[in-house]
Amino acid sequence: MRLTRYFLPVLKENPAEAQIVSHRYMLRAGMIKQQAAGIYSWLPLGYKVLRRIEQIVHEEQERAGHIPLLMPTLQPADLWRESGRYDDYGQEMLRIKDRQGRDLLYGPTNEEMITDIFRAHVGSYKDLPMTLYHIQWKFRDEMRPRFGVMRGREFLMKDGYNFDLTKEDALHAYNRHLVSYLRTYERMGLQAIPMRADSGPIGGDDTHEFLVLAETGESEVFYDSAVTDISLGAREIDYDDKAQCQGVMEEFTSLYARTDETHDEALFNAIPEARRKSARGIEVGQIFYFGTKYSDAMGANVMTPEGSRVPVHMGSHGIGVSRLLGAIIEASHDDKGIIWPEGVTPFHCGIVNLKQGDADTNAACEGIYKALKLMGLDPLYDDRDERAGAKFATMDLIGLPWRITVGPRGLKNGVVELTSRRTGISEEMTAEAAVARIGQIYEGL
Ligand code: P5A
Repeated sequence: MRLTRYFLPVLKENPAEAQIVSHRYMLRAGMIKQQAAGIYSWLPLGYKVLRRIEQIVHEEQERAGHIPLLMPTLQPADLWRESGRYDDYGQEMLRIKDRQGRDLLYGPTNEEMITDIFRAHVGSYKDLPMTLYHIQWKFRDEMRPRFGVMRGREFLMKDGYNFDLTKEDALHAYNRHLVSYLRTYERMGLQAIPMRADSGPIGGDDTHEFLVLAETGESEVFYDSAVTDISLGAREIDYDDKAQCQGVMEEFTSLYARTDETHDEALFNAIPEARRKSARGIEVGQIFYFGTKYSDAMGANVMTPEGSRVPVHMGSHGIGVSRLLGAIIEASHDDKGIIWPEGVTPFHCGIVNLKQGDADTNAACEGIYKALKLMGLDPLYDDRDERAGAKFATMDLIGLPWRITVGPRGLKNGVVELTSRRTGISEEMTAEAAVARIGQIYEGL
């Protein structure tokens, strides 16, 4: 993309309404525009990152054997009357009437609707296990929408639902989700720690939230610092291997890590003092096992091998897709702007032409731009007629992890400059070498 043809409405001033850094940078970098409290338009740069995050979520869900589908945002109230949650959900639920006077609602989550789909089409243990998921907009009429996309009213969630014959199988689905979520967050450059939590209006006893530690996080958390030393890394996971998934789950959840809702002072005090930590965290996901709560209420049964009919065991699993943009920025920025991890960056590399209009720098930039495109990469070429300082400021603000700077002086010596946004370190090399290096960095990502 050439910047002169793009729509990147960056703001020079800090927006007064933004209290935390991610909100401030998302507004300043022209990623989002507020349309009403907690409701945002996704401008091109923000939309690009949102899609990159969705793509990672899809890839990791499908790797775990989960099946994508798409349910609507509007739901009939009658489904929620069957589960009893229509009245329980309270004012967070946006209730709507259509022209026939029928009650609808803008879905805050989809347990009822997926159970309805399942009961209409599945009747035998032979079809199990099954996990269906979608990435869809949700609406929760939060009392205090704030911090931009962090606590929105309309927000994008990945929500998945497992259907299993037995509790044991459903607990495997729980573990499988836990492992696949760890991999998902790590691909986005995040450490998200599973913490024992409270199940709230979703229900059930088994639940973990995934928290990214950040001072601006809304949750208060207590943990053994040893938990921050473990990562999934590149290990091979066989998602059908129950023992392996359970092993990873135990590895990540046996050290003390809880949100304030389930915090236990006595257990916490048993941790060696130097490892006892309390901090703030951003909840980027949550997984639940709730047994037959919805299948009982809504008649989602399957035939067992022995010929009797039993309600299926279920769980649900959510990732805050739009919230993740905020969480990633909170975890990765400096005083100049965002620093995108390579896995989610909106453009792979920026190209800055220090002397726009000069035949040599123009030709060199065009060459680099085309070479990167040929490798299947997505560069952003700042081809504006602007001062170098302004171009650097924009690149730093929007946070592309790599920048190639092309100026007349360097070209005379046959070099351009490759700069890492994260370290600030620049290296001189030929244009070909810079392109090759960018290619290597993104290989396999
Ligand atoms: C699990 C999937 C559920 O709703 N039902 C389907 C279960 N869980 S949850 O924890 O309530 O939400 C899942 C994730 O969605 C994000 N989230 C939000 N993001 C932005 N703004 C909000 N107002 C908001 N509310 C929830 C969180 O990341 C949460 O973990």
